[in-house]
Amino acid sequence: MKWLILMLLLVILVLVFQTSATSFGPENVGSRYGQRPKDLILSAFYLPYESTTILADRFDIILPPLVEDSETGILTTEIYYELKMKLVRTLAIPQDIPYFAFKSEHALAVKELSNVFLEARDIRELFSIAILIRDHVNRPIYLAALYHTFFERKDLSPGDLPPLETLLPDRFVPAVVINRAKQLAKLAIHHKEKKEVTVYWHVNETGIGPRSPEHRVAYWREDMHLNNFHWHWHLSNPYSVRPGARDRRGELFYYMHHNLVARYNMERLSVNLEPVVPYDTWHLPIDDGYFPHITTDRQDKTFFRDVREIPLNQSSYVSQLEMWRTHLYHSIDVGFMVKENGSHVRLTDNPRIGEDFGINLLGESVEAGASVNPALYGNLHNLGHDLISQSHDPAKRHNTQIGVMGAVETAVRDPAFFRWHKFIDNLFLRYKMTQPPYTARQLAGDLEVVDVRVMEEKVLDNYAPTPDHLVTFFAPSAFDSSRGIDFNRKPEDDVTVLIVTDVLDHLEFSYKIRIHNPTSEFKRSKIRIFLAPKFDEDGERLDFAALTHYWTEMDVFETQEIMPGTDYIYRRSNESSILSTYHGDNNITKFAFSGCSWPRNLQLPRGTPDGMIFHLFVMASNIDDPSEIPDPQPNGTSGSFCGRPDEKYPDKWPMGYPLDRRSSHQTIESFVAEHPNMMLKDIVIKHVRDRDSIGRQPQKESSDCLLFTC
Ligand code: CUO
Repeated sequence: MKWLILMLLLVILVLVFQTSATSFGPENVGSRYGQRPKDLILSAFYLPYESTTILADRFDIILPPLVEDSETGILTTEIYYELKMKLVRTLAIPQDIPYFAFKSEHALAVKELSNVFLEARDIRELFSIAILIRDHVNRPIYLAALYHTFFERKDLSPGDLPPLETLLPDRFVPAVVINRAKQLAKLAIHHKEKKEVTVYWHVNETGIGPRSPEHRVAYWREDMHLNNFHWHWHLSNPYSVRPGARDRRGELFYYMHHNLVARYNMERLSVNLEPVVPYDTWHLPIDDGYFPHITTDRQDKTFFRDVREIPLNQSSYVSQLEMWRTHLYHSIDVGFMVKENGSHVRLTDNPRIGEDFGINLLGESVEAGASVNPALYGNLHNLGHDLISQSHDPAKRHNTQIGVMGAVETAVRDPAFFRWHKFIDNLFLRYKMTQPPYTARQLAGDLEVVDVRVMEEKVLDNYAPTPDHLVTFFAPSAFDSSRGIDFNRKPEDDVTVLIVTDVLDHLEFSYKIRIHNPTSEFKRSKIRIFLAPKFDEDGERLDFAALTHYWTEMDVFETQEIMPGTDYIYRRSNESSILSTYHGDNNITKFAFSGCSWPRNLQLPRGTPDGMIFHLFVMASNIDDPSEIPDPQPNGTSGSFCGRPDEKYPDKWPMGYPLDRRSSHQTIESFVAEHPNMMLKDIVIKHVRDRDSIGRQPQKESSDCLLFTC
């Protein structure tokens, strides 16, 4: 009998052990309610309604015991010692400050935290670690680390990343809009009558005063998707990334930001503004202070002054910046950089096997990431962001927060961003101009471009598109802020809060390219399409050299086999190499832009009501490797602007080829005329007020209010 009781006890013990093991093992986190790992990890991004303990209970996460916070008296979970030791830098950063991406302590904290996320054995374990630590670390740093993890882990995909404005709405819309949203949500929750609340806002409500001419391009600088893209880019290509993880990362830094500035200048031309003036005389104030009305502070007197930190050895000095610039200019002019051991490394964009692209070495040293010599070339780009963002309180007397230039998700809003980046871009162009023009052989291609036609898709009944004429307009764009702002909802309160604003947009279009294949074989080709304005701010034709500042990539792609004789290539605008291939199957955000992608709505420059004329450049070049099957964006991100994690950049030429160097030609027309594999076409971009105005006569803009929305 005794034995029987003992056996029975043993069986019960084994059963209890098995039950607890299946319920609480990390492999079962979240499985009680059937959450798939992919859905589970998305909940780690959002502001919860519930406390960490309730969430942990729901998802079967074992938390360490609660301890009382010595200052606040609030009961909170203690992070276990081993994890704490791995997060020393991260935990040292205060929780209530913005993430300052250009400051090395913050970049290293993101790296440290993402390393912990990357070590997790699977997504369920990653989720339980994220829930455990999210109340203890700076929220933007926590989000930045999670974003970076999606780019790095093979079991996650950047296409599933939620757009940042849904997570941190206060970084994208003014505080007054957030307050309005809170009031409306409160009413809806109280009266239980509405399921959806909508709050409209306008670019006039943020940024720079409407009397400043810079206000005319606020719609572009403050576009949510553009700022989101800039955040994604820096998170997918951080300067602290492990060595070798991003092919030609320094060159990508040059190329993406070059396109950003070039496109900004096209927008400026379309509203009668001159191209942006580089900020390179550092003792002069920048004219336009920027008051964002979002939750970073104002910076009204903006010019470079030393930033004094305590301790002083972490201060930033303008003289450092001047010295690094001199060293970089000198290296560009003599054609080599000096490594830490004193040896020289050649600066060339015609590298031999084993050599790096000169523009890549420069990009890494300017930003600065994997610099060939950090002591000599310093940290020019990052420190510039730092000095501008702290210029309103450089001696830290008023304990104010940094300006928007200090954070990657907000920097593009500030006109000073483009002044700084035009200076950086000019430094790169100084290098590009040292490179010999491409030879006839380097520019040749087997196939000939006979004709190009650009056509809008016929999506409107009452509108017949005209060949080579495209139209832009403003259209509402909404995002769900319900999970990024604490609306004081309980889980049973089913209210969604949408924030809506107008963004520049266009109709989808396609290219039809007529090709002549003079050979007797089927051939594949690489098509390169670039866009630039035809005239400058004074209405003068831009010559070959001036256009170098403007060319922007529209698409680069490999074709299928082209038959001998005449053949046609069709390509839709939404297949472009600068866009992500993801179209948003994300249930939570219902968003059609994810990963790292140029914003779809800004694929075309605005143009003017009467029609602005642009050059469309098309080249059929030979493909890099005929044995490779074309696979433009295997991981879904923009191959051209964002590269491919752990893979080769999808092109062997310098980025911007063949329009990134000087030429013996004075004009683009004579350059193209010499090469049958190239073609130049005028296209006209017309801007109308909204989608309903397409096909109607444009309204006249008054001279001092060139933007319809002002
Ligand atoms: Cu993206 Cu300066 O690099 O902002």
